[in-house]
Amino acid sequence: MALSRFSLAWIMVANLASVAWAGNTFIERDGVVSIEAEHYTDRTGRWHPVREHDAVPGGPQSSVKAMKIKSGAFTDNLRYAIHFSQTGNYRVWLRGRSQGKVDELRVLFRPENRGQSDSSVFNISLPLTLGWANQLQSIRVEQPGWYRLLLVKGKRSKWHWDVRDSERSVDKIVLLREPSITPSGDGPEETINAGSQPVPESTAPLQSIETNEVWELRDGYVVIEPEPIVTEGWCYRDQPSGFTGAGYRIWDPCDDREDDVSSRGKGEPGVEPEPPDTWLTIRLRLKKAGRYRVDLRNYHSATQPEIECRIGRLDEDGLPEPPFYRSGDSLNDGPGFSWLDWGAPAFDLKAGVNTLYLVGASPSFAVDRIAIYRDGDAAAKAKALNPETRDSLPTETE
Ligand SMILES: [Ca+2]
Ligand SMILES: [Ca+2]
Repeated sequence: MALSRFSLAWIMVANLASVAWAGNTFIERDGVVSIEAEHYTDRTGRWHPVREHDAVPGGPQSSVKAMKIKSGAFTDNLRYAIHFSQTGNYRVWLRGRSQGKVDELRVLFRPENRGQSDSSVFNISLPLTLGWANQLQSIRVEQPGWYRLLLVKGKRSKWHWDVRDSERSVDKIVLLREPSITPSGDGPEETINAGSQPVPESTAPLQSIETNEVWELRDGYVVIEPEPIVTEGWCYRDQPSGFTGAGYRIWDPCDDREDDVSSRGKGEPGVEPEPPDTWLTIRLRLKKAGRYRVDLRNYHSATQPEIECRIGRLDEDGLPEPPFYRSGDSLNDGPGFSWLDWGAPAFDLKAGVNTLYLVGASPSFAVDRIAIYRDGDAAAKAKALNPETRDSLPTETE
């Protein structure tokens, strides 16, 4: 049966819920559980992956990967499923960073087969520079088996003058059977469950925002309509006319995420973007590695003061690679639909599947069409930028 492009778009949206994220689970080995925070079993809410500075914020970037939360609800959590073979008390060590001494992370721990009310709960304050929290907190494992550990944002002291949320990031979680030593450096090697312990269904990882649709580059280019791409951060519009495809997407950051990320230069190398569920994510399959340019067809009104977005690539862990590039428009071409005129950023893409993402930078930034073409290939560029060229439909990976 031939599907129309609109019904295909609808199917892409409807099928998303069946795409599961293969979350990690962990084991206790010789009295040690060691977890990279970014390898969570599941997350809800606004925890998102970042690259964390080793030293002070603003210092040189490191390769440390961590999970961060800033604004967000108390129910936003990171969940880790852990199998213990040995009973006993385990000292809880968190490696991370917070913005102020009063910022806490709350830890909830319970057997997998028991209810929430059986959780042990305590708070840990993170240091101001990336390092191990030095508070003494322990959890008790009464029976061997599966347990769950949740990390949620603790509350700030109500005595503090600044009532805004501040940020907390966690690089690593280590549980050491008592008596234990203080971890040093990066801590022990991670103890991921590589299949030695069967995972109960209740720990099952949940759904990802990532789709399994992938666009193939053919003859040096691909043309993508972003309308069917699933994202929470970009709304669908079909007014005014002049778009290609079925409409266009508009980024609108007017929610409670009003923090100072943008004023600190969001999108500069080393500064994290918005949470991943607000990104427009595009997966591209290439037969041969090469340098490709990414051009965006944008909609803008005459009164829009700024027209700007960021484009980046994700690494194999789903983390944004630095730097991620700016793309914008000078409004020289007047209002309406046009290709952004600050130039098209170039990416060295590998053979196989690459993931790019778009995040808005100026309010109401709109994208109608995405054209990707081989750098220096005039024929591919002309074809990709011609609004008459038909867009490509994605295929599915594995
Ligand atoms: Ca980490
Ligand atoms: Ca469009």
